[in-house]
Amino acid sequence: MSEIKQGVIIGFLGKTQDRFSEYQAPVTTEQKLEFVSKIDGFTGVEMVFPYENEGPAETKALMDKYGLEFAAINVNIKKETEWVPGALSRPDKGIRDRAVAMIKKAKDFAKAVGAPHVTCCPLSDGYDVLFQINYKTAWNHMVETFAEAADYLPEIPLFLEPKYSETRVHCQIDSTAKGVLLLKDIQCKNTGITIDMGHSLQSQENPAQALSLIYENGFDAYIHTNDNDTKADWDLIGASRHFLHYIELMFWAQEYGYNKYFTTDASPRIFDVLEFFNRHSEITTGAYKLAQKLNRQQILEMMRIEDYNGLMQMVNKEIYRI
Ligand SMILES: [Mn+2]
Repeated sequence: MSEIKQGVIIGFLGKTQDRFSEYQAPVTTEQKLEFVSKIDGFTGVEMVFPYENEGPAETKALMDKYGLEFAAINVNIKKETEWVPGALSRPDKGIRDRAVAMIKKAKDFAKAVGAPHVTCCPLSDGYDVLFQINYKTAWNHMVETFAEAADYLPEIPLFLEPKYSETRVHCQIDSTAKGVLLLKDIQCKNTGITIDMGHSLQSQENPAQALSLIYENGFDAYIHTNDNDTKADWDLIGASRHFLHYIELMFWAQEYGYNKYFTTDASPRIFDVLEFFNRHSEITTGAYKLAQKLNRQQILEMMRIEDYNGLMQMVNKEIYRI
């Protein structure tokens, strides 16, 4: 049985802010990487491009110094002023082209540092009010721009991360299914969906079922771990509100032979940073191991013969242990 690999989006290891407050102190990228190496069981790094890195050579040297591996490069196409109202779906071709160019640069960077793939969450594409955007051109621009970025440097696959809300009130790619629909439309095999546990919950999905949908449609998947109250993307510590969902996601990830990093997309905010990630690591590793111990064959057989009572009993006894 394979062991879980865990990592973290290192932006959460420094100063973060929301509309009301700032949290923690600013730190350098080197300090963030040193910090990752101190978290129990973490070896993976998801780095935001282009804001958290020097050149590829310096970045690689720092990764080696702290014994870390890349889980992914996360390309940010929402921070620049012109992309705050959207990037890939906008009517202005210049704005779209510069966003595509940024994704291509992120792929070049990923290749140079040995990262396995690039992930992109087009958070600013969408709308805040009705009668704001042209749905027809917005969708077609999303398809065209993402296709162009996906086709570039095919050895570095491009992953799309759906999210229902924020920074736009209603994001373009607002569910796993819509992400899959976009990937089907662009017909490029070197693509995948980044399934963020909290985003999936906010879209009123069941993350395990959403993961299965990605694989059954022939695409690759990459997992971000966290939790929330389903109303907003709070980036809480994993399984703090959806324990059974967490176990079920692990069960199906194992069923599909998932062997990428489980990357933590959680924000410590008021909690002690190191202990926050240690607790996240603990519950995520624990959930993974618990899912490995379940009697997989028996569970699948109970599903086949529709033994719902047997399955509920399994959940009570083997998962909740009551
Ligand atoms: Mn995420």
